[in-house]
Amino acid sequence: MYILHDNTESGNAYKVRLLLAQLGEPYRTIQYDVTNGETRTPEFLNRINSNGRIPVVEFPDGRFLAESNAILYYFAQGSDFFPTDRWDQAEVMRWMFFEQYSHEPFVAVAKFILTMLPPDSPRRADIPALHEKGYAALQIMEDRLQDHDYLVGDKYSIADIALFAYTHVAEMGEFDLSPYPAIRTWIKRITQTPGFIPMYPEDWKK
Ligand SMILES: N[C@@H](CCC(=O)N[C@@H](CS)C(=O)NCC(=O)O)C(=O)O
Repeated sequence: MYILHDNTESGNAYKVRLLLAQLGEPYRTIQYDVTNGETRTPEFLNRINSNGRIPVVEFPDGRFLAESNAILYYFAQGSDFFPTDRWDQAEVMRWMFFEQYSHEPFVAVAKFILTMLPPDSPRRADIPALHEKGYAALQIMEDRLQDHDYLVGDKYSIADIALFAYTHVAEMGEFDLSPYPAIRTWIKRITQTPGFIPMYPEDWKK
């Protein structure tokens, strides 16, 4: 069975949990506290991920795959969650690279600072700049979703999973999603896809 090196607060790890659930792929998890260096131990760095971060999938043959979007790509190939058309495949990659460079570093980091660090953390000073850049990314998504149901083609794909993870909890980073009606409709649409699982099962209201 696959082992997901995981943290329940991590949107990057949730991407993997969501795809594996929707694929019906069984796995078990090992949890890490990402606020106290549990992914930075010599054992973790030497054996699991030299970059000191989760998510990482451990394969039954003993190999390890890190980076959430690489993991999504690995599992989605040949499934309904990855297009067959070459152009659409490249578009999926385009949105996943966008997520990692223009969205996650701002939307996810604001959530991390506001929900996982102490209220007197000096990193709170970063919030206005994170909001400015995060809102720019949200506007790019809003523009696409105003006249499309999904990010690529007309089908739900790992591009949607990659961007759903932190967008749907952006309010935890004090982003206001009310000016983004197309994003809010897209979030609702994704929660209705077959096999959907919430990031926070305990808060989930259908
Ligand atoms: N680009 C990586 C980012 C992974 C990442 O930032 N993981 C965080 C949790 S969301 C982590 O493990 N932080 C612990 C640390 O940096 O020590 C991905 O998409 O998987």
